[in-house]
Amino acid sequence: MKNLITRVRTTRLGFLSLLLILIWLKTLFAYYVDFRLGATGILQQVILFFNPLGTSAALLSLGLYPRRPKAGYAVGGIVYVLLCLLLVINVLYYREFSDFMTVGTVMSVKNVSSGLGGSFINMVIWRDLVFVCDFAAILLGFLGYGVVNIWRYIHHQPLKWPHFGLRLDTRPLPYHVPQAVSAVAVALFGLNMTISELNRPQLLTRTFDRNYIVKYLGLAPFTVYDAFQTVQNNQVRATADSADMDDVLAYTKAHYAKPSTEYFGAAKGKNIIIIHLESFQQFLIGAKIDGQEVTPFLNSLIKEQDTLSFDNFFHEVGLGKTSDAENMLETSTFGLSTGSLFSSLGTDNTFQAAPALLDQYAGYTSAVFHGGDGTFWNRSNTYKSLGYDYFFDGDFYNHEKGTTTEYGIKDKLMFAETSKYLTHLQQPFYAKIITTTNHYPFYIANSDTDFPDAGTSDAYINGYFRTAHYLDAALREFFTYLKQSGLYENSLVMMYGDHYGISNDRNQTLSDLLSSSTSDSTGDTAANWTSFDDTNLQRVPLIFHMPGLKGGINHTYGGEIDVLPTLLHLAGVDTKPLVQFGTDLLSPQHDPVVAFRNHNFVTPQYTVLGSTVYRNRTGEVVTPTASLQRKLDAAQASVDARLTLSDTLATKNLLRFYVPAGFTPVNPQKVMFNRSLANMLKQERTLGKRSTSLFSQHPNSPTIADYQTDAPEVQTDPDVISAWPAKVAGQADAAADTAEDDTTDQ
Ligand code: GP9
Ligand code: MN
Repeated sequence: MKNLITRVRTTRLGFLSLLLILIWLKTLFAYYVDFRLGATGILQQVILFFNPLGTSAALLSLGLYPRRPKAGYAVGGIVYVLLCLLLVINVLYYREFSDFMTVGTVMSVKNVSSGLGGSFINMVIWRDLVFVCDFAAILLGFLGYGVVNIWRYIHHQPLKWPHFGLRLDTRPLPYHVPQAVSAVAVALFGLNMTISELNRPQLLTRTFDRNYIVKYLGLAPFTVYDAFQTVQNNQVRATADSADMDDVLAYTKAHYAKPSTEYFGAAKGKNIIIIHLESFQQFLIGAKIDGQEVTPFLNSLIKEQDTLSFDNFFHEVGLGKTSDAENMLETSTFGLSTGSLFSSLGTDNTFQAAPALLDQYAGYTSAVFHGGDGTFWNRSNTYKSLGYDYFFDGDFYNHEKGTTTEYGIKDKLMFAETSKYLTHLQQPFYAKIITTTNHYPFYIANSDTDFPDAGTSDAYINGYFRTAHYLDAALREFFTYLKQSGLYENSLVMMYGDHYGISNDRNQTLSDLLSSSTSDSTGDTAANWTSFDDTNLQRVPLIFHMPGLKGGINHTYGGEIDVLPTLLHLAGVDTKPLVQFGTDLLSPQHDPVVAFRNHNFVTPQYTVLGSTVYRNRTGEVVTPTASLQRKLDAAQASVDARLTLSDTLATKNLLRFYVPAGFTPVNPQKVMFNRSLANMLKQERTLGKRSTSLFSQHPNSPTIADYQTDAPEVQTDPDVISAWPAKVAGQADAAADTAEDDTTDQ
């Protein structure tokens, strides 16, 4: 031991190792005490524990290279200080934003002044001393020596410099040592990368969440990766010129489909409630397991006369999955060919999205609800850019033991708690509710549903029908509440499936079940399964329900890109001046060519996958005649054009050059989502008699206490849904203090 301490004190390698251990310990402290990285399972814990090691060692090993010893110590010291600085800045930033700081944030002056400036220093608390205790000790040492030296100076004694027991190692290092240390460090990082990729495939290509990258790879690699992305984004943006926008406008203007006279404005002034059905495929509708309907509620809803549903509606997502679906829904522009647009461009791109459009053209308030981490898919930043007024993320939901599944609060509880917020929103509102229970790995406890196991050889497929059934039941409860509360009469509810839940490699296992238990397509079985069958299964539900809406099952071909123009036209907002790549599904001019992100496409008659053409009716491969080939070539050209132009629009951030008539660009800095409840209640109070929230207009209407749910958690403890979650209760209390009857609504 003594020997070891001596080596640390007296050798360069020893000194750098000491720095490595210090930064490792400090980082682990931040990981476990400050950040909420959500490491689950032993493997993730191990990755988290070791991930600071590889990169820190690689960087500190730079101190071994200089030939001059002093320079070596200095390089090591500087690297150490920078790593500590990065850590401390992120700890403080995280405390305020629950997210890691990006290079983009640092570079954006507005962000710096609103987020990092004044309030930054206020974020410091006592335990942060841990991060600077070594520096503080050195400082104290210097002060001590200073005092001693003053005394020595007065007494004419020679002055002494502090050395803290360290001795400069003046011996040159053997030539192979720096290389060997760096190689081991890089190998360690490589191992870390490989295990992470196995545990979470496509970690970097998809960029789900900054928390994930830090959890798996560490803070320094995250920052380097982020800087690299920022530079790349900026380079592409710098090449933009107005001619690019002209090309986009030429396409979208020519492609515009005017609204149908029958439906235009049918939902004018109504609340719009969007329900994002996680991983929900169309084949679930009408499917039965052991004779039991998987989605009895939706099956009956679809039959109602004021329900308009589409059965040839496809998801069009890429790697950004949920976030791609949301992006198309909100903007009618495509996700990116790789990665997630929300993650890579959501923070600082210019958007003309549903919340802002409905606000500015039709006076809507907007809110989005998601019972999981607000940072997932970079939502907490992107929603600001989209113009949302409020974002109620997982912090606004009660997290009792057992109330969540992997991605968020269980749907039944989620809808119940969401209702509590809906009653205080100014009407008309645009509210998007994102469900999460029906998500891979599709697990739901027997106490939550008694739906039978489908009995296939694949546990995920079996689970899928159960979680979907649970979601359907949650929808029924929510609709009951809407009717009870009175919101129903005044609202258009739109539901859509965001993307597949069962991936193509599982479809053959699913196929036998489908041919016997669903109304799905061609009835193909595993034996003659083709890519055409996979494509058929990319249908997802799209359902509109509103008292008085002209309903029916509509067979029009369309995709997620078409939702926004359809919705805006229903709300009475013409989309002519807007840049949108989809067309109104209800318009006689609707373009029924459905473009997938990989440039494959489906028309009402044919499915074109690469160079193979299938006839939709029979599923057979056809050799096109010359005239059919010409038509398909034209469709392919149109698909290629819209995807490429949409990519250019996004990557070059072209919407900053185009402002539609009557529209004011969104200022993302104006909202603070972590104060959503306080701000919403404050607005309700400030408006007083002019407030249009359900609570203001009908203070005695049913409350959350009347919400009917068979969720087992609520049976044991009604507070699980009725109490404001601990984290935000203060926001409600502050409002209640100043408003007379605010307390009666809980
Ligand atoms: C998590 C949820 C899942 O927030 O939206 O996203 P997905 O994995 O479906 O893209
Ligand atoms: Mn999803």
